[in-house]
Amino acid sequence: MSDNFRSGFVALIGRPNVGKSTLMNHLIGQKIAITSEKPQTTRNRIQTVYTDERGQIIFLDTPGIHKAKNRLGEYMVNVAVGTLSEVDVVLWLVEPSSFIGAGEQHIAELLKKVKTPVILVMNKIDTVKDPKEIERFMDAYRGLVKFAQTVPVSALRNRNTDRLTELLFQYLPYGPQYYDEDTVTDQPMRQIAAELIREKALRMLSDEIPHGIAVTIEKMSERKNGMFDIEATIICERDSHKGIIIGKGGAMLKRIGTAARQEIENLMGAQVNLKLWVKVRKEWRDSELYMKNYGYFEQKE
Ligand SMILES: Nc1nc2c(ncn2[C@@H]2O[C@H](COP(=O)(O)OP(=O)(O)OP(=O)(O)O)[C@@H](O)[C@H]2O)c(=O)[nH]1
Ligand SMILES: [Mg+2]
Repeated sequence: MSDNFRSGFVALIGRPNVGKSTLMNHLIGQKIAITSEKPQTTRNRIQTVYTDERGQIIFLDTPGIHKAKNRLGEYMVNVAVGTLSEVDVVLWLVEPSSFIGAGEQHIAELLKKVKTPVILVMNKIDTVKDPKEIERFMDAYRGLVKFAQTVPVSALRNRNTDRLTELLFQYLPYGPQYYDEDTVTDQPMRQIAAELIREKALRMLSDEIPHGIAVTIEKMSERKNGMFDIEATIICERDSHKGIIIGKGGAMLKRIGTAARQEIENLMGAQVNLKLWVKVRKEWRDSELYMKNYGYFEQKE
């Protein structure tokens, strides 16, 4: 390790659906955080690690900051806001637009209160044809907060993301290597598996159903031949939702299970036998007890 090795924590924050998780996955080169076209996909802080000869970046992906409508929402926003003061650099992700709504204004106010350097990341620039437009959009934001840097990227198309990594190393302090260089995340496999099942449900189900879903892993064990048995429960809020999740003759549950199993197998590098159940817990998103059971509770150091 050289004397000029840099290391530290970088938070990705922003409104729901701006592409925080997609960007983090691309920056570390592996899919760890789940993503979907529906807002409020990420519910917990997801920590990942990127290491090269320049140093080590520990990324913290956070839930989108929004107006909470239930306890789960409040929890999610607390997780995101709480992360701001614990990091060396904040990446504020925004959509490419000069319209700055109440949600963005609110985040700008939060950022003014922290001393941490903030890099404005305008994501999804692949959706804008004229590069001059992007400059104009970024100018609109420059009037809001004093940014350390402003960077346009496309997480999806991996455009300008190397430049972002380069900038991050400039802003991180000299420091030790916290994790060994092979570490990509400290999320337990159980948790990643539960998230991947939730991702497939989010992507395959419509309307309000996916937002009321939680996934728990009841069992995860390895057979002698290296194969894994995983049993998981999808929790939803209504009997009618349960019917839709199971689908005609179990077709929907099978689709969710197959898609999730394939991704879990890729990640684990082992064969997986996945069994899924569906359970109803009315209004669990407003119950502290249920939220705790499903993995949504403040982790005090
Ligand atoms: N066109 C385009 N779409 C993108 C880009 N980055 C992300 N997306 C899409 O935007 C949607 C939301 O992406 P996520 O990464 O889940 O967004 P997020 O900010 O983590 O969302 P929450 O977890 O809900 O706060 C997905 O459909 C992504 O494919 C991009 O650079 N270009
Ligand atoms: Mg996310």
